[in-house]
Amino acid sequence: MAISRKGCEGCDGITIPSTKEVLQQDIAKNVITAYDRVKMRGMEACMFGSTGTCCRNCNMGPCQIIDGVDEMIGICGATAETVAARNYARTIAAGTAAHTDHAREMVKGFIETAKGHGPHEIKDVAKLMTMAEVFKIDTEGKDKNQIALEIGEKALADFGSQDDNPVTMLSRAPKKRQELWKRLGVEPRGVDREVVEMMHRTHMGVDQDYKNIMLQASRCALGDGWGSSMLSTELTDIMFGTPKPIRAIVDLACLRKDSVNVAVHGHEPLLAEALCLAANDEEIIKAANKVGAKGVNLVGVCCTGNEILMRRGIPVAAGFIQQEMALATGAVEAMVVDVQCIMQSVQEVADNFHTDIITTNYRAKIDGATHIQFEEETPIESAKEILKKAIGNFKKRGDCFIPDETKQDVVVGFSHETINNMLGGTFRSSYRPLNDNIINGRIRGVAAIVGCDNYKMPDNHHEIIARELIKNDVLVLATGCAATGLGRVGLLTPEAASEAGPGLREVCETVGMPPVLHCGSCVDNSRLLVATSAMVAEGGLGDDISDLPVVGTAPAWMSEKAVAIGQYFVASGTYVIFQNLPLTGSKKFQKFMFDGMDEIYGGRWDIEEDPVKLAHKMIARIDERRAALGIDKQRERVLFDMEMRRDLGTGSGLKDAGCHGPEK
Ligand code: NFS
Ligand code: SF4
Repeated sequence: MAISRKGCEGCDGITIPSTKEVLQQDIAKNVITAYDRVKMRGMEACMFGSTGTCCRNCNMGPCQIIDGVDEMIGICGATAETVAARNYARTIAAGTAAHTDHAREMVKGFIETAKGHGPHEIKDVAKLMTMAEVFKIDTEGKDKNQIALEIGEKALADFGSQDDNPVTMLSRAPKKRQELWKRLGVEPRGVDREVVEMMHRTHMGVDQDYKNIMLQASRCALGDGWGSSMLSTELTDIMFGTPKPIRAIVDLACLRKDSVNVAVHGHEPLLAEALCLAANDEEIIKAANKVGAKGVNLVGVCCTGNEILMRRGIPVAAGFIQQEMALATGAVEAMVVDVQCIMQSVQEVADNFHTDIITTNYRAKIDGATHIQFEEETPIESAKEILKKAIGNFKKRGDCFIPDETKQDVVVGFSHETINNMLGGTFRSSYRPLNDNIINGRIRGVAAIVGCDNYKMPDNHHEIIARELIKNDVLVLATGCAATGLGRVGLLTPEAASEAGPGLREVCETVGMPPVLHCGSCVDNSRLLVATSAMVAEGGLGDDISDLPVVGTAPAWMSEKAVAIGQYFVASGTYVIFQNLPLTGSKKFQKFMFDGMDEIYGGRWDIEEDPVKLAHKMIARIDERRAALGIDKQRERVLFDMEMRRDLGTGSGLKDAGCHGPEK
């Protein structure tokens, strides 16, 4: 492939200033990015694939199905709704598998830590005790490592459980929701089993009733949310610390001219944490000094970035769509990757520079990259080996360009516990103030903006949606690459509250919090499940998640994980809207995923391409829920009576709860 960029040829449609700036540089003129590949392909995506009606589950096909045309069903007789449901379900199974394999590694790391092996320790004892309760472990007379070991072993057994008991964490959901799942027969058992059963049932000639297929898909997705993802989040918090508000920076400007830049990209925090520890090791600092660098500057990419951003204030250089741009600066000595969301093209971009792509997980190798296996038994030694390789590259660095004007401050680290403390105060931490502010109407509702960014869509849609929501008094919770994107445009700062509607603004300013709260990586969407359950338990907003004025979107989704996440939110009772979904090729299936799901779960899927309209559909659902709860009138009153102020828990929130972190 030969492409030579002149200025910012090919940049139209890109709104991210740092991306544009990098691509305009001479050093990037031979770099081909996904933006270029979208153009070079010169063809639209296949209609059958995009709408869910291409089946290649057996070798009589592939069969492209046209809904309503008798001659265009599958050779086996499969209809559009069966094929669309099977494809959708397989996407969910793949997403669940990704989260589950990640979670398993975290649990294994947790067990090693409990045994006293390796550099990590049990940091969050309060959360350890909460988990002990969830896993019904008697803590009497046991030390923290013993308790952790018992939790870890039970958690590990959960994945492969062969009995019909539901995954342990499901007990954290509201009672009413648990009863509904039981009645429907969708309580997830061992998650490995749910993925296997999903693959089996979508094999040629097995489950051919789209509604029945989606029951198993819901069970599988619930196993992801309330099983794998939640396990990963909670045990990671216990080991590495539950995030607290912390100041940091995002965007490419966090790369440093004077240091060895190491980008850590992927998803599993075990590797990233080890790299953080090793980067501060004297031996490594000395080695960096020896080649003329100040030290090792670790920066994050994708969800690994979010994990260390939340817990350590390590900057995030790039979300998914900027991974190639981080390399195109020419300033990165090594990109260290583990699993998920790593584009194969990073190797090709790196070939233009002195940069090494270092794969670290046997599951995920890239042709042309250097593989250094990350040994979990000796994490620091592995991390040092990786960093030494990067340090060895520093002197080979040629021209580079770091767009230093684009640095963006953020405040991140809003775990479920932080939100609790922040609004309720550390001494009376509870969701009462959040519920009260929803009931009195200052906060109209809560919207999660999660998931990926995607070259197919303009890159400012997260921003448009978020601004529209906060303007209308909707508190936004963000995770994943969406959160990084919202950080890049300045919405993760307390100052952004000035853009919020009067009610939300008053709450944010009183507490000193941003109107968009960064809640972590994609597995951390499980924090939102815990938060919604806590809101239900707090009272005043109904008795199930489906009663809450809470909605979610992953507008620019790319990964299969996003669909699994969407489905566990829908099956947990939430309205979920994406900009597109592969289900429009079957009218019946689409109707079922929209209205049918709503009837069963009180949560549904929806689609809207236009970002402003999408935000308004979310607001409409919030208002519907408010009306059903009978709290719509309060909101009208609070908006007309701005003098009406009440104690919002002042003096207990973010301002003095420790908004700490490295000075910029
Ligand atoms: Ni989530 Fe995170 Fe980003 Fe999408 Fe990929 S990094 S796990 S899948 S692209 S948000
Ligand atoms: Fe075609 Fe049926 Fe085979 Fe799918 S399973 S490829 S629809 S014959």
